[in-house]
Amino acid sequence: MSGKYTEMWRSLGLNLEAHQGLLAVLSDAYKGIYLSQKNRPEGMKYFDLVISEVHGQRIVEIVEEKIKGKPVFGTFCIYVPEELILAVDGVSIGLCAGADVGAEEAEKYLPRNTCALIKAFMGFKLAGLCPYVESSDLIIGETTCDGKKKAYEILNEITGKVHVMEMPHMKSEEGKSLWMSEVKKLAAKLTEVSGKEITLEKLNEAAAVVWEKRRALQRLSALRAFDPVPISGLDALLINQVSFYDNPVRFTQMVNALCDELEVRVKKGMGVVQKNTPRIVISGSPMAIPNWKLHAIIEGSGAVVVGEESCVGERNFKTQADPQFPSVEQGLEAIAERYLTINCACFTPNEGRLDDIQEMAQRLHANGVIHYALQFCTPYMVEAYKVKERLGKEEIPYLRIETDYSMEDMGQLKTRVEAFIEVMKDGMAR
Ligand code: BJ8
Repeated sequence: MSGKYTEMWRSLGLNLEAHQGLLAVLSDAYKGIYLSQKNRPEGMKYFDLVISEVHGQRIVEIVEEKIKGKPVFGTFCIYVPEELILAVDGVSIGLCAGADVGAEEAEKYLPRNTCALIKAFMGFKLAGLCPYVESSDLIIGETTCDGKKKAYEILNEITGKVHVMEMPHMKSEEGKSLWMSEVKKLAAKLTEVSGKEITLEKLNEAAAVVWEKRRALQRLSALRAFDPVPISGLDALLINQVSFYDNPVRFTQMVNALCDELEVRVKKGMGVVQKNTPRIVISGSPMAIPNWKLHAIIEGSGAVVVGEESCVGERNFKTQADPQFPSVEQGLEAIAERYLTINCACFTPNEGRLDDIQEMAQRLHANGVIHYALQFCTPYMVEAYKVKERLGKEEIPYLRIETDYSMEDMGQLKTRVEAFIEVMKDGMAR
């Protein structure tokens, strides 16, 4: 990224030297993993551009929005309703980080055995590397897992701008009413920060934008069911990652344009890989940008990823709320209800997630499922047992992986993934 943004980064308080180093590493990784792929759809050029400008032009746009009086809201979880942020003319940005950055700084506050995602969001902030955190007027946390919940206390001490939503951990009547009141509290907080009331017109408008965005992502997911698959798992993952940063209306247009192209590919029988390439669904902890590690290993080993049962994937767009509400009150209720349809391992019991994984494996014609948990992510590590049990009953091949953001275990993971692909191939030959 060129020096034309240096002044902007300086004014946001970034550590310029370390930031430059980070961008260089990212750009090399992107070239090696993404730009080296063969037979990519033309429509991916837009997403390549977004990534090349993720700390540049997109931040310029956000700064311009702020000048026009639009506040920026940073989030860490897909339970935070984007509709409400858009209804107060806010900019919604996902702040989760997927790189092993600032760990030394983060470990001054957090135990070493903290999940990489938490360490990374603290590390990015402490090392002065994230223009999104610095641009945020309010950071919205949530009491999902214990690690995040406690880290937000520290993040609030450092930034003084964290609002935490209390999450129920059961989808009981009491859980639902707690959640409803938390959604209303968030709406009030957003109004306080933005100075804008949530009107019915604004809420319906915002809900329609989010609805269209989810519909475009659903369309992309449906296209991955074809054999040969018209888009790589790496590219689909990237699009899902970009969905947390980009302008939602432009993003939707670009995903729909890409889907038009993929539909033509499907009609012509064109794929990114040959027909009958082993197909894998990944399920588990979210893969925040630039965590492309597991997809790169799988697709570099002769298989293709056809779906992600993940927050950076299907969990984020699987369900919808009808976007035309009769009143603000009913709108808030419908939105709260829709968000509680998300099946995160922080909930108990969480049978819905097992159904989701099974349904995805069947719909996307997967030959196997890889369960992916970040090390020390207790909810997903423990729930892996249930996933194994369910997939075993359905005779769907399953592999369990626990890893972090480092590259040290790449060789070992590759060996395990290759062996798993051989098992899937045996099953396909039968
Ligand atoms: S809805 S998965 S985004 S909570 S990886 S920090 S769970 S220890 S991110 Fe999540 Fe919302 Fe659930 Fe999705 Fe904790 Fe696990 Fe770390 Fe995690």
